[in-house]
Amino acid sequence: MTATRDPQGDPQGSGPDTIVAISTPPGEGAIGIVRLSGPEAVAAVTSLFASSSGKRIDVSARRVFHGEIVDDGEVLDEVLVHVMRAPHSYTREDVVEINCHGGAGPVRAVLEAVLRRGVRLAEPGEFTKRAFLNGRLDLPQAEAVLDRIRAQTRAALHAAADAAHGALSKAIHAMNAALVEALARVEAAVDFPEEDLPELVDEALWDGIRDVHARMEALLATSERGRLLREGARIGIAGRPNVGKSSLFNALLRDARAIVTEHAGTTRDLIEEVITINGIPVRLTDTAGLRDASNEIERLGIAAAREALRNAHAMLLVIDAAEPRPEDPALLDELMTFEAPIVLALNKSDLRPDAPIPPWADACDSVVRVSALRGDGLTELEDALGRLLVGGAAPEGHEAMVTQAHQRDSLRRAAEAMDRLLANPHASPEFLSIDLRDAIAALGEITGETTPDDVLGRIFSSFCIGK
Ligand SMILES: Nc1nc2c(ncn2[C@@H]2O[C@H](COP(=O)(O)OP(=O)(O)O)[C@@H](O)[C@H]2O)c(=O)[nH]1
Ligand SMILES: [Mg+2]
Repeated sequence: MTATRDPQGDPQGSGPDTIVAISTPPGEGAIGIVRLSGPEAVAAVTSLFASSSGKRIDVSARRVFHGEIVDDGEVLDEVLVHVMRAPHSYTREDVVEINCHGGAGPVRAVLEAVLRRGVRLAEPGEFTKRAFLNGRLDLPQAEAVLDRIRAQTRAALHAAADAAHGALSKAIHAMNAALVEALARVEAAVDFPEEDLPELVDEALWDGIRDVHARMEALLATSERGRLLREGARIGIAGRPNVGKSSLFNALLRDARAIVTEHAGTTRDLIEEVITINGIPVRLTDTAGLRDASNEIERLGIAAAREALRNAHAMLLVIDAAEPRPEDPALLDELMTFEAPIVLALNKSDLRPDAPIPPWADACDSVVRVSALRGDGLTELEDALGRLLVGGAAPEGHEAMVTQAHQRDSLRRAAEAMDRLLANPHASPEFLSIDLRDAIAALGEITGETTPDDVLGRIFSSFCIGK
């Protein structure tokens, strides 16, 4: 089912060349890995390897070889060498991994020795690109590799694992198969005289098309959550001084991160921490209380607060429920000039549990009574924020999810082609076939079958070198 394209050949066009990269992050660690892939991988390492047992690397043996990398008589490092023969490797080419001591010195010395054997430095993501080009992974699975590496929460990791197991690919292939079948019938109808059409382009065919369209819309609806899982969301806390913003920030963090005092104007700089809401990594920002400050430092803090709120995905407006003030609705008016939805937190509800919800709160997207001091209402607050970010709870099963912008764009184009199709049920088969073909091509861009080269280039270049 996966597309197999020819891997990039070398400039002479005689097949793929051999690449090498450091696959572990820079800095000190227990081990550092130099990885090679391509037809010359084994030969290049063999020429540098002095085995501790006196045996050469036996490529037929499935084992790890212990020895030293020796270049021109100079011992560079003590290593373990691991050979994975094509096609039983990540790239489906011969892959050799050299486990060095994990420091810049040994790893770089080994890399340079390999480069002197005529092996080329890999481009970012080139190992994974080869895995894709050789049909080992389709595009959503290749992209899931990067999503796994970057996952900041369990939910993001699970979504990437589902994609790696082919959840999205399967959903797309199923839609694609249904559309290809519809296309075959529509195109057969092209060759028939007008009066025979109803037999081929019948109600069952339209039912099938409507069903695929509904599945596309359902999948598109996952894209906002998918994007936030990958990229994270930003939530800014706003309010007058002393209403308990920093206390609420600390309560949501379950940590005394921001300084809390009874003095107004305590928080001046932005304070940011990452929390998880509904599986989404959220950068929560505590800000200086918004007021007309006379102090220069506080004024700068307030300007920074406004900037953070302008860039937020959601805002948390905190008021003191025990001591509501006429400035509160004015503050809401200001926040409403920013884009993001607003949750109103009536804080200090321990002091006045029956405090009325102010009438202007109707303009907020959600209202929650909390006590930062006692930790009351935090779950309700998180739920309200989570709902505003993605609308509804996290999906339970291993459903297909759209996480990448280009996937969403292609899916949207496919759905638009289906919209056109469904809007003209009496169009001639020639026209139906054009829309079906557009939808099929757009779906193929998601799985990698018809993805334009510049999009592929962008996808793989966002990987790190060595992956
Ligand atoms: N009773 C009560 N006091 C609170 C609550 N939240 C904050 N405070 C107090 O309100 C004062 C100001 O809190 P702080 O978090 O610094 O407010 P900020 O200026 O908005 O960041 C401190 O004395 C807090 O202990 C609450 O839920 N209940
Ligand atoms: Mg504060």
